[in-house]
Amino acid sequence: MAAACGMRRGLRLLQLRGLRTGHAARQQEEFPSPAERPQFPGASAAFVDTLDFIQPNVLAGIPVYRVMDRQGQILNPSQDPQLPAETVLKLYKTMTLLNTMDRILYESQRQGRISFYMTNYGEEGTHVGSAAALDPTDLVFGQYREAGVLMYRGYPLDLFMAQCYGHAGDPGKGRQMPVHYGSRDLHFVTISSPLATQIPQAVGAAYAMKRDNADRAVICYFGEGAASEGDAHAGFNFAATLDCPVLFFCRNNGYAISTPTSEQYRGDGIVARGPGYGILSIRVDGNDVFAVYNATREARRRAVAENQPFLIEAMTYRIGHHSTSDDSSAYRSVDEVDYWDKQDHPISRLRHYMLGRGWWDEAREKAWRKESRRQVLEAFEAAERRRKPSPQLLFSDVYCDTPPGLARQRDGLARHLRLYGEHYPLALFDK
Ligand SMILES: Cc1ncc(C[n+]2csc(CCOP(=O)(O)OP(=O)(O)O)c2C)c(N)n1
Ligand SMILES: [Mg+2]
Repeated sequence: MAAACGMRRGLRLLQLRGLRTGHAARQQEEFPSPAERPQFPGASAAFVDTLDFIQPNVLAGIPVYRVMDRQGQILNPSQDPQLPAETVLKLYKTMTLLNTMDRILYESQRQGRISFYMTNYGEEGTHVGSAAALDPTDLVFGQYREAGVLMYRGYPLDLFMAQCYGHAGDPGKGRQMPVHYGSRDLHFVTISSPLATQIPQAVGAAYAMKRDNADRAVICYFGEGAASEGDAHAGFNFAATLDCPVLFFCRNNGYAISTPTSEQYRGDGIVARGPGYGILSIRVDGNDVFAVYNATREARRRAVAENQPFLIEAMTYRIGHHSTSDDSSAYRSVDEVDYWDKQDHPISRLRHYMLGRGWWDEAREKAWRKESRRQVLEAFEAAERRRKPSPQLLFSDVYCDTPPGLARQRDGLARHLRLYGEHYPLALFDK
């Protein structure tokens, strides 16, 4: 709009110049006023005559929106989302069930039963707070540490286990590393390992939804480390310029494997980048499930109503190691981890809130701990008994017509197993 006005004005000046011949008249039109505003097509604020560089941290840091304090007390009643008891219980039960599943699958990896695992310890509030604020058909692009979003949508423990064990009941047929879940029914796009590739993909999906008038939004989760990838820039800029209904949800958990945020970026976190792209942005306390809920809900409402992207930076802490391939004691102190585990945990904060309302008590906590553990162990034991998918499935589903090279490999493997099958644990695999 500003650019169009500037262009019209420029055209008018040229026409006037052609009409008038006197030098004084021409000068008056070329330099209308010292208070003239810049007409550059790419930016239009005021001119200044002082040489000042913009300070990256003009404010004392972009503030962190929260609803509850660490004791689960609502700070400002106008911000209480007033969720009914059953919704709050679902938030709590999902967070704690995820925590229990994490413990059992982490141990299972340590015992050599599965190849790899990533826990979600400390970030449970970012998962369920955002999941609860979305419509169930909104499309989710995750990074890998968002299992709680899928769990909140009702993904059963048996399928979590099936994926991590890669057994014959895994919808992905055991071809992916553990924690690379996906569910078409629950609108959760399958996780892929290369960082940040989901960001431009999410924007493309949101653009398609806008063109379809689908009344849906896309949410794209990523870590503060992934935000350093070029794909993050491409995604943010496309989303802003194409007015896409996408929520960029950054889980800023302090680390990208061993790289702390102090080495990851120099600006004020990820949220500070939003205004640079022209994206409405907010920083929230990711350990406050209600703050995450409120911010996501409002961003989701506006993203769909107004077709525009939003950026939410949820501040939290990765309490676990990066993955089972990492030992974080090499780069951070036990005291640091202890602080977040004991003093500022999203689960205990919500529990305090529920206790304060009389919706929870010691007896119910004890009973739920027992019950949730029983559920996880039952799914775990059932998964242990399942066979692995048939080795022949290695070669299907990528090509519509199997190319000759791949067919040769498939037949070669079958021949090899016919001849030397006794040297392999084939009894553990489907035929
Ligand atoms: C393109 C690419 N580079 C490097 C990696 C290896 N890698 C896997 S996870 C990770 C750290 C990501 O950190 P962050 O985005 O903060 O997520 P977090 O693990 O903290 O949840 C790295 C470097 C990768 N998977 N893909
Ligand atoms: Mg991180």
